[in-house]
Amino acid sequence: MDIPDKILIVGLGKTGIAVAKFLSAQKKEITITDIKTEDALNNALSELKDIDFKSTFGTHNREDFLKNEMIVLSPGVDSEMPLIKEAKEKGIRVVGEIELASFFVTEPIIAITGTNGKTTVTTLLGEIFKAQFKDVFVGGNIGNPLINYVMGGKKAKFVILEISSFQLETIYSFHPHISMLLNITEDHLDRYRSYDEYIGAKLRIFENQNEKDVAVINKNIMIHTPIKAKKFFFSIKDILDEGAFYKDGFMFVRLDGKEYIYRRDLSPLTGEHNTENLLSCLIVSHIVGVDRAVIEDTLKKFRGLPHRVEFIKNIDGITFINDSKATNVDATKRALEGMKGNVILIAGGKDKGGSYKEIASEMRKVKALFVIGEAKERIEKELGLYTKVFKEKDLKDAVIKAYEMAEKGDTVLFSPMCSSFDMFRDYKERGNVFKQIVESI
Ligand code: UMA
Repeated sequence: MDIPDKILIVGLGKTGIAVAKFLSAQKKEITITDIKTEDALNNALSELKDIDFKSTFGTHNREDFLKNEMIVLSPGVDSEMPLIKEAKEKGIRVVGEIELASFFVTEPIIAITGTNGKTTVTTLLGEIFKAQFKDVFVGGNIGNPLINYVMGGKKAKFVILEISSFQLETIYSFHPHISMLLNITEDHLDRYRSYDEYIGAKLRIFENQNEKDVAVINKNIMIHTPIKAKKFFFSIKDILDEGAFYKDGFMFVRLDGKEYIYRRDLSPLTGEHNTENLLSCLIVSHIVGVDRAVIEDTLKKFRGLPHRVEFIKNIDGITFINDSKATNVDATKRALEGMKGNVILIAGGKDKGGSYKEIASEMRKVKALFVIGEAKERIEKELGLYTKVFKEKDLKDAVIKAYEMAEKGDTVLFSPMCSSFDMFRDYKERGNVFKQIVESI
């Protein structure tokens, strides 16, 4: 695919940096814009010291958007922003990094989306595929932009990508060989005008697939959009003639008249949501022909990821769990579902507009709720009926007070239900700060 010479890059985070390096190597004339000031972008700019580009920092300039021949958006940039609409009306091509990179990828792509579980599935599937096929690229929303793979120049046997709804907003020809949709619940309502619009973005993962491709879908999701790819389902509720399902402690895969059975407790990952994650990995692995022994071995070894219901420490019989990756209400609900005994919940952060009442059914376990960040008022308003809510200045105060209140046998669960950007760089920094506070008790 030909790309024009004059290109605007919007956003100078991980994506913008990688795109700028790639386009510079392609000898393109680059302009970079970011609403952050040059000072705030110091670290990012130090990575680009060897390349030439024009820039507008601290604001977005209309001329940049209208004078270039193509615009590459970072996922965090709203593709509905007026300047982008105006550029599109003028006929300027607007793409995301995933779309741009995919022009250059001919290897089979496995793309994973869903509200929760994406990173776990992408990582676990990556481990299984690496054990079988060796050369596998794992990237996308997980933190390694696809364009880095293209730039690396090495051909992998498979490209496994975590794909967010933001990234799907700006695809046109992106064509996964296998698309996976793990689940959909309310999220990012600060970006989308409605839940339907968010669902619409997620479903675009199937948009360019044809009859030769595969779509792997959670059976519990109702999808009304036509999908051309061959569909395989996974389910923790239904028994399936073909696909992957769970029954009485075992996971079954039925495919092409064959049946493969795995013990659920092979994997140290607990909880129903993880059973779904595992089933999705099993069906894809068998479709591609991974050996059963390789799957079994990887399942046994994979202990999950940091910041996802991660055990930190037990102090005086009180268990501290870091679930900083719970950036939406459903993720916290899933964490609470897996908890036994009394929980003291610490939540809050940047409000994304979803209803906190979604966790009401689990609130009987929550003996107190400590809230922080921008969302604290709204969480108190929606959940104050169910438990005592304490508004705290910051995470440190919340952890110390939760510890003071906790009794032997209780769990202090940090599961924010919100994104981190009001107080932290990202969920990882937030989770690490939580760990440090717990360690200092
Ligand atoms: N910016 C503008 N104008 C705007 C909006 C943002 O200039 O209108 C600038 C910001 O000032 C900032 C830059 O854009 O400097 C940030 O861009 P970005 O938010 O796209 O961040 P990246 O560092 O490029 O990271 C993105 C993904 N971030 C988001 O989708 C918010 C990362 O996913 C991803 O790992 C990375 O690309 C590589 O693909 C993170 C995430 O939070 C983990 N994803 C969301 C999620 O999982 O829920 C979708």
